[in-house]
Amino acid sequence: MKTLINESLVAEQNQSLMPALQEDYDHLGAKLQRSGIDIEAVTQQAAKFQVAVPSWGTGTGGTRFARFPGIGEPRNIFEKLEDCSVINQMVRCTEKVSPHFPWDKVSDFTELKGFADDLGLGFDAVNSNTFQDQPGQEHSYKYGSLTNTCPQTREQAVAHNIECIEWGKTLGSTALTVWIGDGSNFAGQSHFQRQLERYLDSAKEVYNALPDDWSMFIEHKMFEPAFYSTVIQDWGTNVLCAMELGEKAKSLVDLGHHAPNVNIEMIVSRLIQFQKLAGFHFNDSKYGDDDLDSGSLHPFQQFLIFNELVDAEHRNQPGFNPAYMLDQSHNVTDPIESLMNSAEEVQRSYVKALLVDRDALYGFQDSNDAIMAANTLKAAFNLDVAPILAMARVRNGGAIAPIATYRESGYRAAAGEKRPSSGHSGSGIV
Ligand code: PSV
Ligand code: MN
Ligand code: MN
Repeated sequence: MKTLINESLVAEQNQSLMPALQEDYDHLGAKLQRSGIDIEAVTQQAAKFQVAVPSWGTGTGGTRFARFPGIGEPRNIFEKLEDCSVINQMVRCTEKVSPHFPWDKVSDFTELKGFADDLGLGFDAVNSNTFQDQPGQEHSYKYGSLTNTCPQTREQAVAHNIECIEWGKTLGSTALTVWIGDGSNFAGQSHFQRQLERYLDSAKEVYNALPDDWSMFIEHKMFEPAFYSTVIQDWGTNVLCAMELGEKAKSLVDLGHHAPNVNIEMIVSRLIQFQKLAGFHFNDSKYGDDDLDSGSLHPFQQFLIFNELVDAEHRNQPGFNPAYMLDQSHNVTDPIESLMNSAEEVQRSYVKALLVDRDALYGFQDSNDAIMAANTLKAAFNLDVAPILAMARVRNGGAIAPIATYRESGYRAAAGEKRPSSGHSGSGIV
């Protein structure tokens, strides 16, 4: 496997950090032992954890107001994969990339697959894009895509989703994520029921093109780009559509796509219960679909979501196999650093959730001991599991201190030399 950061640099950095890590790890191990937890078992589970990186996250994101290009931004999907491989080399929990078409322009998918293989990367869900017009496109999505009142426009959107499935097959992907921006900006602009009927008709055509072992991930979002109504606006409409389409259709939860203060972990529980949880787009937000780094603002919420996920794992919940992906892109950091941090934050929530004393929690729930139930969760959340995460990384060949090692490598400056400033390489207003 080809690595883009010198392995001896990683080894050198790890060597100097190892004595302190070992001391912290042993200390945490002894502490966990007092609660009957074997730290080694937890580290092994942490080492198996994976979250996919969005190809579009490696470029500097923008808002509708401005975009400030970064140094050495990837100019194409090959360079995006290079950056993803650096992320994975440092954190070793991001082996898969979720591509977005046609942002990722590809002429030869077999070549792309080979390129990814060489870097030790695979592909997660493929994303279609019918929320923007592309140059030369025959029918505009200005008034919607899969739900457009014009049948030819709907057909065009269906055909794009089907071509994404075809491309994904070559890449070894097994899921299509469909997010549409369709909606309306004025009361009365669209007939709610007819619009959703058109969605279902179109989505059925896409669904019917799925190979047997594929899933269709439906992604809801409350608003934006439509500001009065959105067709797939919440998990309710999402799951109704997934139920209508069939077993292969499931609901994807993007953390930034809900009304403020919505209890997302409870939505997750409901979707798990009815075997309709597709997976996640992890990110964080303060106001809306901010696409900020995962766990940067609401780590407790992220932990509570993982508490539901680990609980489902613990109970061997049938049909439980969620896909974990990041979905973030913004303006102010080096995207490689942000994505490494986010991957670690998501993994941190997972590990903390593993440390919840589940039997005690069930007992407190059954005896209505609210304070002890809450304290049981907090006890796990308040643990500093950084030594477990670092140890899991080292054992997988990653860096104890991903950002420090990455900075030391000079990768970004070298990319700046190789990749003179590009125009627009990723997401725009979404
Ligand atoms: C829409 O806001 C979304 O969350 C969808 O997942 C898109 O594919 C992605 O953002 C694009 O940035
Ligand atoms: Mn998303
Ligand atoms: Mn979003």
